[in-house]
Amino acid sequence: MERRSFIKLGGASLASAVLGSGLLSWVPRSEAATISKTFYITGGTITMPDGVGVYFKGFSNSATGLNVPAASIICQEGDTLSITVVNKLAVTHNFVIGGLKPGDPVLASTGDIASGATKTLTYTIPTGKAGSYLFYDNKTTYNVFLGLHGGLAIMPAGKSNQLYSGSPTFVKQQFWIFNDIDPALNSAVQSNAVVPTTFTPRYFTINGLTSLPPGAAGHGDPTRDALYDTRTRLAGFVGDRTLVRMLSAGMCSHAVHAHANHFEWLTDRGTVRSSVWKKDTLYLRNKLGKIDAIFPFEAPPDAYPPTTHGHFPMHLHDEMSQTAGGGMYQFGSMTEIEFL
Ligand SMILES: [Cu+2]
Repeated sequence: MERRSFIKLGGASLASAVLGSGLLSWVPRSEAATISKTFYITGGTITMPDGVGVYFKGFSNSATGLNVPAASIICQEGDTLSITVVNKLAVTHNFVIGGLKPGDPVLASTGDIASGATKTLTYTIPTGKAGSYLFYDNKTTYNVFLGLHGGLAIMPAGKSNQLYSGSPTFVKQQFWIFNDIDPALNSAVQSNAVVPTTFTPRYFTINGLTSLPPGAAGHGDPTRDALYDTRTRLAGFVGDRTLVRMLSAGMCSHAVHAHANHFEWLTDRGTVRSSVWKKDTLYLRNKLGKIDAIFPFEAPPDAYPPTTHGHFPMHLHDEMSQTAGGGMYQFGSMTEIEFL
């Protein structure tokens, strides 16, 4: 299929949740700062792309809202994070910042936050911790994919355009946070029932949204359609090299496939790769997997006739993730790449 027609078929999705801001914006400082943020642990129902309401929990911006994922945080080495978490729900939760590499202890934790309680985590980021992190709730194994997660970007001190000191450089940066949703599990949590030991995902999201194909309710709405969500879609002129910090909150591994350009693959699970491979498909592992890669925004090398403009898809090459509700094709985890 010709690429433009492919993307036009693609699409669509869910969510009434409040979205965070757009691209991560960053200006380095010569002095450390304190980054303060308050999250409210809340719950609520989000309408999925097939119209089904599913219960989620989130680290939200207000006591009455619901943000899935949480608003992202960006800071630099040497900064102090001061994160206050207010638990508005009836059960105990927590807030942890994951380690850089698998097996690392978490960087910081609030410890238990009882129902109705508030805790503040204070953490000064040491040198050497630059990278991409998921913050989440690890009080249970499933709270993370119930929606209690968000992205933390730690920049190398004094750098505006490197992932780690000496990395290939970029012009822009953003998160892609992937999640897989089994509504039966979410429903069991909501009703205090026994949580199933099986996991059958029926929705696959990127930054909390799915694509919505033309004709679907919400198609083209940037608050509902991952193809148009400015936090999610890649948009740039030739040369606008974009770092994508990919985090997996879910139970499924994914094959992240970009059209138009190959990614420059910088890290896998927090480990800097010994050489930068150019790949069109990247393996994002489940259960807190992560990858950092740069989409180089080079003129698409295999486009004919030659072009520096156009629309291309980023989708996942594991088929189930391109569906919702057990079969609705192109209501899954997908976004757009636009050469402006
Ligand atoms: Cu593809």
